[in-house]
Amino acid sequence: MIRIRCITSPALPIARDRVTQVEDIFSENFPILADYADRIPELLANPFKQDYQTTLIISETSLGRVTGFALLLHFPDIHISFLDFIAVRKKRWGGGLGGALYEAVRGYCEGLSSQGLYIEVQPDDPDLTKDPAELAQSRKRMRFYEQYGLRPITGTAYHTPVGKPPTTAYLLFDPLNRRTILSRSEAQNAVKAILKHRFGHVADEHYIRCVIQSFTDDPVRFRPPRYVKTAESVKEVTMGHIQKSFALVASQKHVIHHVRSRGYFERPARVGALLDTILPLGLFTVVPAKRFSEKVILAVHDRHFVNYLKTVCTKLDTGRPVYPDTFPIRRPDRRPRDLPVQAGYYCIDSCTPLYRNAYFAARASVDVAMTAAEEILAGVPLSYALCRPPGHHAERKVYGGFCYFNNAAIAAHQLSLHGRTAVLDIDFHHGNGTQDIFYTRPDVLTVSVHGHPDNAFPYFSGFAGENGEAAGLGFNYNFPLPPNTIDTVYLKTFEKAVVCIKRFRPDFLVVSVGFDILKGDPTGTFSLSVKVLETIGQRLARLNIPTLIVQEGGYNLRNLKRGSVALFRGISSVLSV
Ligand code: Q9C
Ligand code: ZN
Repeated sequence: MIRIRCITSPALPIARDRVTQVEDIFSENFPILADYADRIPELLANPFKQDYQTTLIISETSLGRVTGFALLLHFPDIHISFLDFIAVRKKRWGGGLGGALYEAVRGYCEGLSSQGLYIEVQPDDPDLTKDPAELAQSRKRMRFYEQYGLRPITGTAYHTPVGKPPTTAYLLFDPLNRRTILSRSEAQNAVKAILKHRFGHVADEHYIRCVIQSFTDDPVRFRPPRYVKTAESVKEVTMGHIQKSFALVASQKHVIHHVRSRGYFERPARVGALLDTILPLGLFTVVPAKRFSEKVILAVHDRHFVNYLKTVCTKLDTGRPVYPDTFPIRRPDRRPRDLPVQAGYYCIDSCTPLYRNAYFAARASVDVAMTAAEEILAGVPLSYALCRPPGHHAERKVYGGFCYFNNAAIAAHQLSLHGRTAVLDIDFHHGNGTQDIFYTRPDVLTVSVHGHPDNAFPYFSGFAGENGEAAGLGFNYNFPLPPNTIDTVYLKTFEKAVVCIKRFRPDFLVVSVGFDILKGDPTGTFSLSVKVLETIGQRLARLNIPTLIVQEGGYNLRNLKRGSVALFRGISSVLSV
């Protein structure tokens, strides 16, 4: 996967690495200008020293291999931009990467309220470009830009050779989404700034004045199309998106779900604790949760079950919870008639009360997971769904374990419509819900590492022998671990889970994360240190798969804080932002 982003701060060690790679691509594409590349760090370091700002926009794989770059100058005083260089690695020529970079540049200029983007291209005429190889190259470039509706400005002396050795270029103009024509004075101001930057050190004032004065047409004229003559072959010009960071989705709506029972661990403060510590890491772009239709829930949950939660919750008086009373487990065909009594039909335990707001909070939590999943589909390498209430204990037609709708499974199902999807569950408790939902499906792999069900909730599932059923046989793996499990033992087992994931070769990875694996959690019994989460983060990032992290459990606020920081530190040490 390729993402496009800006290198803004050259001081970061990561920026140094990326700039070195850009210099590589630079000398591969522009061997005669190789020494110009050496100036890039200096240009970036002093963005305001000149009368323009320099931005380096790069495309890279999620492992940080730079595949292309654009060096953009923006002149804030005259509101125009100049695309100084754009190039992709030779191996990637013709793969559409140039287009993606160019569109990202346009989007970036638009963000700066730029009134136009200027580009120089080596002339595609044999009397100005003598070398046949160079001529072929410039024809290719000109065709590329013509597809975007760009053509050289004609009737000027802009192409007059200058410098030692003399170079020549045509000037192209991209109006960005403005539908206006280019006036003579606008063009002259731009040309003055561009030439001063480009040739200030080799060309005299006289040369620059001559070129500017050669602009006589008002408005400026453009050469007729040479390569792209039919309307159909003109590209729909879009504004590309520049990837700035990981996505984080959270919703304020979770606070309505406040279970007022003494000692109820799953409380609103959990979300605040997580946000307080991970936002200052500077790794995330916060994405507001979108509203999703009930359809995404019905894709993994039973309709009667969904209707039950909705109906019973909306009928409840505020403040009066419904706890299951009787569990008709021996007659699963017999659903009790009375709505509150039905709680025992749909719920697995006595720790997941229904309040009026439980349904609305559960819906909001689904929206968080779905929004984060859409970020993954939009090309973000890592997206974090800060869900509350959690979801992984919710089965197709059952709720429990503080969970109502299975956020991770709902998101995983949507991702599975676009590619092979694996769910890795590392909450302390076995993700019985996720296992149940995908148990017969071979297209979604489910793998879970958790406290052994002999000793831990949910007690009835999570055993090693549960490997899927029917077409899903061989697509579910459980790795139960004993109480007091320590780091080394845990990580060895975690590695086995990772092997399962790798073997499946997923396109998307969903990770159900619970910080209740850490020592001191009131619902867990492992003896793991925070360091384990850093290793987990590194290990996940090294898989190099677009990853959706879904928040499940973890009830010790200090562990939530320290654990989440460790996890994202680990991830970002491999997958740079
Ligand atoms: N009365 C999650 O971490 N405790 N859920 C069982 C029964 C349930 C944990 C108590 C722990 C559920 C998402
Ligand atoms: Zn848990």
